[in-house]
Amino acid sequence: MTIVTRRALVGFGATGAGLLLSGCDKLAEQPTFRKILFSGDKINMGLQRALSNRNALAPEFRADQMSPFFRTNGTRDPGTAEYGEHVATRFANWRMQVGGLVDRPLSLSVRDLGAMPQRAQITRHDCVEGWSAIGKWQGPMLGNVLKAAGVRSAARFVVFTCADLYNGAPYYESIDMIDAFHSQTILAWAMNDQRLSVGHGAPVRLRVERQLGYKHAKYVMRVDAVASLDGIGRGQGGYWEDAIGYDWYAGI
Ligand SMILES: Nc1nc2c(c(=O)[nH]1)N[C@H]1C(S)=C(S)[C@@H](COP(=O)(O)O)O[C@H]1N2
Ligand SMILES: [Mo]
Repeated sequence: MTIVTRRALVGFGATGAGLLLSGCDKLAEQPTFRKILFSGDKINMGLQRALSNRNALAPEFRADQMSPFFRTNGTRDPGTAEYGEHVATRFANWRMQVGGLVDRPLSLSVRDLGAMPQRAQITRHDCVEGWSAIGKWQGPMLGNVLKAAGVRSAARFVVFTCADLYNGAPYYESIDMIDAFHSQTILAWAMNDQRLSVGHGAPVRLRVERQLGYKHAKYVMRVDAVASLDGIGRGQGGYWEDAIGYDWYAGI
């Protein structure tokens, strides 16, 4: 039995449960929910999990609801010579590695990703900085890629290594197996029916629709199944988690 802190109880008692029941689609914008998300209190992760169905789907939208403008954020171009070469050749020689705790490591081209069964979804991206945008994303389900690689049962997390440095440190992210096998978690190579642009993470980026924007790793070079996040980056599971203590679980 876990001990629930008074602060957490007060937050949920006041409005939290109501928000969840109302199915409010702007949870991350609600001050109370934000406090729960970013209090840095480990108990809150347990609370979120207890109160939300991790397999529930994020809302999907109609084509006419798509944002006419979808801003870019964080790295807008990795800017290395190597990445520039890939841009020049339209990523023809780019390969995404799938490794770690798998029986069959994979090396996948954009064409390979496009040849797998595809999922397309129109969803809303919510950035922790307070902006949102609705866009269409397409690619194979991460779960199918992991199955193709023969992911082992010892794997507890999936780590995404990106091609960019942000403020001089490698951008990376990680999610657990529940999110990795969530049906809306895809490795997107197309956005709004076009190949992903450099600004939005070409040639492939993660879409993990039940979580905030910073979890959606762009420029994914490697996907690794791991048993622990220890020793990766500074150990907190992602760039922003390491840098300024954003919560590793950024569920919305
Ligand atoms: N590799 C990488 N991925 C990243 C970032 C980044 O700086 N580098 N920024 C994150 C943040 S904070 C957000 S809100 C989204 C922005 O995605 P967009 O540029 O397609 O809008 O990407 C996320 N993924
Ligand atoms: Mo963000």
